[in-house]
Amino acid sequence: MKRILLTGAAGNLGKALRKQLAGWVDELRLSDIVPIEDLQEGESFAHCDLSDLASVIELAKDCDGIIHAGGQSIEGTWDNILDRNIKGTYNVYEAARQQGVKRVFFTSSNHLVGFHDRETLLDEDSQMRPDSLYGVSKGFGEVLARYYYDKFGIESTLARIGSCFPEIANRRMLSTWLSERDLADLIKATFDADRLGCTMVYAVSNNKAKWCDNKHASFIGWQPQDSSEPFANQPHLIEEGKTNDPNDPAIRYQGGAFVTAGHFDDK
Ligand code: NAI
Ligand code: 15L
Repeated sequence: MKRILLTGAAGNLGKALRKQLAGWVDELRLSDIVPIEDLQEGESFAHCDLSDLASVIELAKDCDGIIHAGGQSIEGTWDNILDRNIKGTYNVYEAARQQGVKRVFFTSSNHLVGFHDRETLLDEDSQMRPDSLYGVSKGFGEVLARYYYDKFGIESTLARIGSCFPEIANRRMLSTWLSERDLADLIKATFDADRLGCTMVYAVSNNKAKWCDNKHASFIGWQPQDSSEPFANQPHLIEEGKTNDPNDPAIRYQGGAFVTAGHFDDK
């Protein structure tokens, strides 16, 4: 019996993953604070607020792995970030430890490194340069995952996801785009690998204009099959290219609009 827990199952990625991962494991245990009623074969649902440790420990019972995609997915107030991402991610790792779950797929984000210029090719040694409190919370999650690996042997993929959406909404996404299929393949590779360690992966498709290099993680065997290139000639992207100011921080930095959005706790 293979049972994988998916947090954030009612969200964008959760919905996409339910389709992409259908039939992949015996049971996909879906969880969110938002109810899910259209359960498919092989799925179960458990309501859980990730900020409540006791509930998350119960949620992780008898699971073989966790895909942690629940929480605050954009910049927000400190209180939101604290409850959903800092406490939420701690609770997931602590539940994994207490329930003997050995592997976690952590949805980190490009916004952990969003203040790197677009001319920079990121690799495993690139500094964390978060562009938001949201990005900072992903740094907390990655460091926490490393602690749980070194001390308790819980293995993780730290997936610095670019932009995982069905459509390419802007020119930045030509570099940051991740197809739903490539995301699902990375998750499968995570749980199939004989050894995983605690490995950061830049989770973007095989796009032409690259801002990151995953050589260090090639042992996982993940080879993204999709590319944003076939979408590059869409009129709205060509139009955007004519008006973009290269000195605009949202164009200069990899994090795009996140580098200027917020800080929402200002009074
Ligand atoms: P989303 O906002 O659509 O989904 C997040 C889900 O988490 C929602 O269904 C929400 O109800 C749930 N949630 C929020 N607070 C909760 C709590 N306290 N307890 C339980 N559930 C809670 O976000 P999306 O796009 O699906 O992203 C999923 C994960 O992937 C997030 O961690 C996000 O930071 C990360 N990510 C997503 C990217 C993307 O392109 N979609 C890019 C980079 C990272
Ligand atoms: C993220 O981390 C967000 O969760 C997602 O909503 C997008 O904003 C994405 O990054 C992006 O950078 O496009």
